[in-house]
Amino acid sequence: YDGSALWLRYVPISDPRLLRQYRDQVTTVIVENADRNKVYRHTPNLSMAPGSTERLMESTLEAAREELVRGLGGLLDREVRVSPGPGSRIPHGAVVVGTRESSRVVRRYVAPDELEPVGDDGYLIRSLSNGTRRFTVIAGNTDVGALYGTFAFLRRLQTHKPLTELDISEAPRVANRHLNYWDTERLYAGNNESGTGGLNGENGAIFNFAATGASAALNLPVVLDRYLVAARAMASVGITGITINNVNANNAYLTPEYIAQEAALADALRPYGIKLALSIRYAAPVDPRFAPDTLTEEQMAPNDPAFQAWWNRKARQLQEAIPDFIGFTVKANSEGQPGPQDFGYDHGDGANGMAVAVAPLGMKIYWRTFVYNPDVDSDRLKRAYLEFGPIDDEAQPDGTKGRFLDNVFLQTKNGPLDFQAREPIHPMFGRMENTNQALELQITQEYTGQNRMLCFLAPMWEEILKTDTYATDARGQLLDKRLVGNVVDGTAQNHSDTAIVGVANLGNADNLTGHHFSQANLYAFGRQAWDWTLDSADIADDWVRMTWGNDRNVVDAVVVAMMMGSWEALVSYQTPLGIGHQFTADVHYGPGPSESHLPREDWNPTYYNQADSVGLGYDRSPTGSNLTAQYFPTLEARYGDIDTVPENLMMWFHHVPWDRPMSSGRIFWDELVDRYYSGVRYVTGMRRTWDSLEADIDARRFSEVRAKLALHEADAADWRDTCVSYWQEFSGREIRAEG
Ligand code: BDP
Repeated sequence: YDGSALWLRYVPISDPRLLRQYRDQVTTVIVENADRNKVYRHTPNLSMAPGSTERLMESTLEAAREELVRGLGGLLDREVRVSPGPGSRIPHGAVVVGTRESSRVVRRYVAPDELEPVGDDGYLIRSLSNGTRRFTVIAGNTDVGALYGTFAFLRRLQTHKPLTELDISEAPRVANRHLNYWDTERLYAGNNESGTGGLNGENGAIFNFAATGASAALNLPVVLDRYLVAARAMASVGITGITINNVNANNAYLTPEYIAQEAALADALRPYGIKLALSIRYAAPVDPRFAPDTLTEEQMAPNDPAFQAWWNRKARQLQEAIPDFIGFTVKANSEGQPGPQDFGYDHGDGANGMAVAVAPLGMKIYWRTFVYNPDVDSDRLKRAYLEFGPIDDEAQPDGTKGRFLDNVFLQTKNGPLDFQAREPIHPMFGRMENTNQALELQITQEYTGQNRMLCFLAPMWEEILKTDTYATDARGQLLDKRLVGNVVDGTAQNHSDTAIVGVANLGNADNLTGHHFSQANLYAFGRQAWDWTLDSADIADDWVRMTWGNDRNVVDAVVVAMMMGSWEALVSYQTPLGIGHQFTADVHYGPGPSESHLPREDWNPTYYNQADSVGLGYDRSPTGSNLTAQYFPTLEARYGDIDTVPENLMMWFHHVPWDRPMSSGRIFWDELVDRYYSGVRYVTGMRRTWDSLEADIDARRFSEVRAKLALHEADAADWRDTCVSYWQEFSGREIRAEG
């Protein structure tokens, strides 16, 4: 088995007793009126890859039915009966899926006021009976809700959970659960490992629209079956949208040829409840490729009617091809991308100019806050809030506060730097009370081992989402709900529209993510986007059962001895105790603590480590850059004082003296060295644990993971040795740690 089905494997239930029970409890699939709400539009560009086992769906309920047929057929190891309706009596073992509109059974057994609270995307799963006949009803207010319930039901079988006495009611905490897809540029995720580009191959993107040679415009059908696998996987965890191209956007995505392909892709994904968005380049209107429909530089003022009309026309063109098109993701005035500041305007003007243009079409603007203009402050980490905060605070003519329009989301990375393995939370969370804010997380492991290192990211996201912002209200009183998760899900400050975005890791490797264990990060992101209060160990447990098997031995070993500690181990051997960004230039994989040759100061590892004979780390306390003042008072005080800052963030906020005593009783230097060594030891432990599972895992995946772990261990040791010996040049102290 090559991993290409992700966690939707549906292998036969191995426990004979459980199999017998399930076969009794599930006999018949009933999805009434499955073809009523057809959402597929028959675009000409679609065709299947030869030999594909996937099939295009025309409606969401059809997708739900086919998933049950496929899933139950596999899990129960026999064909399940499919019946278009309940007939005169609902058969024993029926699984009925639908809405009150589509299904007579749902109408009869689920009252409107029971369904109402689960909203558009939620679902109910109920065990019901009539006489001796027992059956299950999966109901949503929408077809998509019913589809999500279907996947949740299948997950119960996949993870060997009971199917009786179910009374489940689920609704997502966050409304827009999106992926951003960057691998059209970077290729550090699931790509075949040949050629150049990050660590990986050049043609590795799963959504590869580039018109190359004879296959120009034909790229889409060639890999379509894999799009459908990805779509099913995304739907199984409740992803609602995807921005398909890199944030350093290429205007080609706005040309008619590309739009035709985008429409085809949107059609294929739509039955699964997944909508499309595009990253755009702010200055696209001046690109001569759009001639004669281009603007002059003078017309590029975001409040110029010509500017707004241009974006409105472009958005209309997209909506004609893709009726449910979400809108645009914008990286502006960041890392060389054009933006409103090039034309004399600020981020608020720019975002609003585009938002006004697309609002009549019901579209949204996801405006990224990943900006770090060096003119703003010498500390890169302070720059975003200094630019965006005042716009959020600004008094408006109508007496309200905050200039950003309602259909703008500010999309903010979890931390103030750039997806490092551990960062404090971004100070903007809780600070932008008058603006819609989307949290951006990185699923693709750019800075966390790419597709070579096993690093399960759910514990990191859990740490972020459950961090207390200590946000206060206008009177300085602590808010009741103030974790980052509360800010994101709108409960902290009463935001009605909410979003969470994951930069995803799909590619053209057979297993779609390169490392078999990187699949877990995509899975976990979806689950946490749906419900950030979940425990990451439970998510790992589910994923392992679905992906590797339900054998207790495998589940315990993989979850506990491998996945759950893998992130903290990576932090330890790469960037322990709060040091950030020690990577070699550009590739963002290996160690480069001594590098200082990059054209921008704030791209260099030396800028971040500030190594000298006194100690290590960047002073962002009140004696230094005072980034700490951007946090709410409790965190400001905690982070600002070296005696109270958590040790795992110490060098983020302080220049730590080599001899400082640490909580372990060791001095800082010895503690630092110990972290590097213990991190690598954990990787060795993962390799050994995996070796012990050889008999329990299928041969191909076993050996592929084994090979990755060998590389992982060697590369982790390289991080340790490179960093420790470089730091030693400054500390002048002995390395006291076991190898
Ligand atoms: C950095 C990536 C770069 C992205 C940038 C961003 O290295 O490729 O374009 O983030 O978020 O981490 O815009």
